[in-house]
Amino acid sequence: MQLTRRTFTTGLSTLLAAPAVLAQIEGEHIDTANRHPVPAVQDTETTAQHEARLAWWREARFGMFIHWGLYSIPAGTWNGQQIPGIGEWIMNRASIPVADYKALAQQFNPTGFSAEAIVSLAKNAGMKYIVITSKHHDGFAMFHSKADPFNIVTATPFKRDPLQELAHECRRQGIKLGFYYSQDQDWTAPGGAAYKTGDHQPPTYHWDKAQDGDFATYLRTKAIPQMKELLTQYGEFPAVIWFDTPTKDMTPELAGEIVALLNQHPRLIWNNRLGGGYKGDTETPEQYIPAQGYPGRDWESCMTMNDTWGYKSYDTNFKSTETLVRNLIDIASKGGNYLLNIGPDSHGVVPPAEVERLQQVGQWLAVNGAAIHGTLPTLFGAEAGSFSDTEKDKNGKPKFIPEWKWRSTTTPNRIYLSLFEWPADGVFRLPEISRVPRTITGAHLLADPARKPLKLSRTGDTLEVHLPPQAPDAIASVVVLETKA
Ligand code: FHN
Repeated sequence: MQLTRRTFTTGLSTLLAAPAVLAQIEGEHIDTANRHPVPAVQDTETTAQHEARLAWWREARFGMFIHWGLYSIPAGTWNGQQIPGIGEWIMNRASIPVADYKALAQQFNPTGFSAEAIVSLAKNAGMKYIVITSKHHDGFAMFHSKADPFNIVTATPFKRDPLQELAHECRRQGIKLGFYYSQDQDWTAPGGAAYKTGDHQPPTYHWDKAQDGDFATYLRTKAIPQMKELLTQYGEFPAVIWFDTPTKDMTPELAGEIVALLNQHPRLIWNNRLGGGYKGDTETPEQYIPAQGYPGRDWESCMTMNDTWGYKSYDTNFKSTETLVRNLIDIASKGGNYLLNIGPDSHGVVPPAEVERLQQVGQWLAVNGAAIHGTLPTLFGAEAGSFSDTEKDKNGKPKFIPEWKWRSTTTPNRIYLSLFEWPADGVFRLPEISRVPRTITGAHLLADPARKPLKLSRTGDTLEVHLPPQAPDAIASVVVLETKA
């Protein structure tokens, strides 16, 4: 089944939804206006203010995305049929009537949910922030909302507010909390937008009369009041608001009404998916790592561990720990953040395959975190790969062919080299060393607490790092080059 967009704010490329090809928004294609009806913080702050606002986020490099909601009950199956596509889209993909979907709330009692366990999982994985779906496209609020009764406290036997519990734990354990909010699509509120799937018809692509209504009314009576709640009920949080899937309904004027609200929270960071021509703070490549990052822009690759964001009982196509660690290193080397998703089940329990991988990533970071957190991008660049002379990507541009031998990150007095391959002759060769505007004063392995010096030599413009026979880590071993300006 093909998934196409409803109407768009921008010239975004076609959205694909083969089971393993997930809905994707390519941040770099989002058009932004220079003049907005309501100026946003990005339009008015000084560069110094901007740097200060983004500082913690840039240092973080690694965060946890959580997609959790009522869709974890059907978990990919409706009326005995496995529904293709990402789990949190089941209502749309299976054309579930509003009343039937809303009825799921009566059986949502995720007593296995533990904010303490999830925040500990994130912390031990080396993640510095969490972004959770406070309301996804299904319109169900995972928090206590007085603005709309279709929420986890009012409409379920659970009666607890997981966002409140997460806020408490994040505060206690010292990590940041952000809220994803589907401001535009809402499939259970009259007037909420819906992207097209299957045979849903224009202009609304609704599949149930209960969805029909006026978008501005939806926005003013549900979305904006709920965002006000999110921005005021959780103390210093949210640190991030993560918008999603803007449509043409979100005019600059309507988006401006949201921006007026965001402006009351000057430390907030928000992404580029509000719509209405607002560029936000961060680019949001989804399910891919951009070839060269986004020079001059902050960015965050969001990715699933398997092929779904929301829990699907039969999706076991998990990426290996090796892939997850290498993705993190690749992203950091290009100056971005990695927002890696978990999808708790209907009991609130994180699937064991996800826990296991996060624990393993955490073990790597416990030794090698200095090469990731608080680092700057590579001083080199060619190591990431190159653009093909012959092959084209889906936009007809030269295709980027990544190389997976090594990556680099930096701090003012160090260069980190993360080696994916351990050289057979025991010598790692770093080319074009004269292009690095620093003096290299020494080298050691990050995994070596004794910091035993590694021998360095030079042949022509190549620096040679002489390594011990055994790689300290099977996934990626980090060489530290100590430098001075
Ligand atoms: O439609 C959503 C999808 O369900 C998921 O939330 C992702 C995460 O970035 N965003 C949208 C697709 O771009």
